[in-house]
Amino acid sequence: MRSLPNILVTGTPGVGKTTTCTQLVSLASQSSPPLDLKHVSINDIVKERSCHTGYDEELQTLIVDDDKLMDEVEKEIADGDGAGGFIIDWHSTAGFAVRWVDLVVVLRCDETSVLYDRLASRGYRDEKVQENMDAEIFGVVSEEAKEGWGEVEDGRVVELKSVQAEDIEENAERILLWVKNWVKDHGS
Ligand code: DAT
Repeated sequence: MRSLPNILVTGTPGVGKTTTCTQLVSLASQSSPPLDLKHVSINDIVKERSCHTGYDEELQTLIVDDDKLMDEVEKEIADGDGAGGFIIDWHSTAGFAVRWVDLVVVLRCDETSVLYDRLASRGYRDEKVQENMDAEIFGVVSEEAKEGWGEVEDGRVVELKSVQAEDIEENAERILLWVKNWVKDHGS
């Protein structure tokens, strides 16, 4: 039984997942009582534990070995006797078991010029920038999340706007409030 919820923070590359997760973990550590949330960067797991089968030059990305990755994710979140508190940072919900995650937060950036600048400044090729922009416009990650979690229980998938700098702080505060309510409801 988890004493803290696991949260999957997802969205198109560049929407602000890593920045939001970092802010959330920091806010949680300063709250009273402090909450020990742990940021799990799936990007780091892919690289450090070789959960890939090579590099796609065209898409400028590692080709992820989904089975191996999900085995590693399962091991990671079972850590600490499954006490929870993992804030999982990944651009997809595919492969995640619904039972691993208590809340899915989909960050959205509907101002295309803002997202364009963030992606271009990473040195992505035009095709890669365009592919990610299209994914964001069509809400691909959001649809995928709702297919997985939306039917399970109301409120398991939330979309938060991540366009301006203030949104980062506001979103981190909202997620932290949700964590605190979860802890209250789950009686620990
Ligand atoms: P992701 O982890 O989703 O790929 P990130 O957290 O690395 O995204 O953010 C990419 C860049 O965009 C980074 O320089 C921070 C900036 N950024 C992200 N969300 C933002 C927001 N809401 N306001 C201002 N800048 C933001």
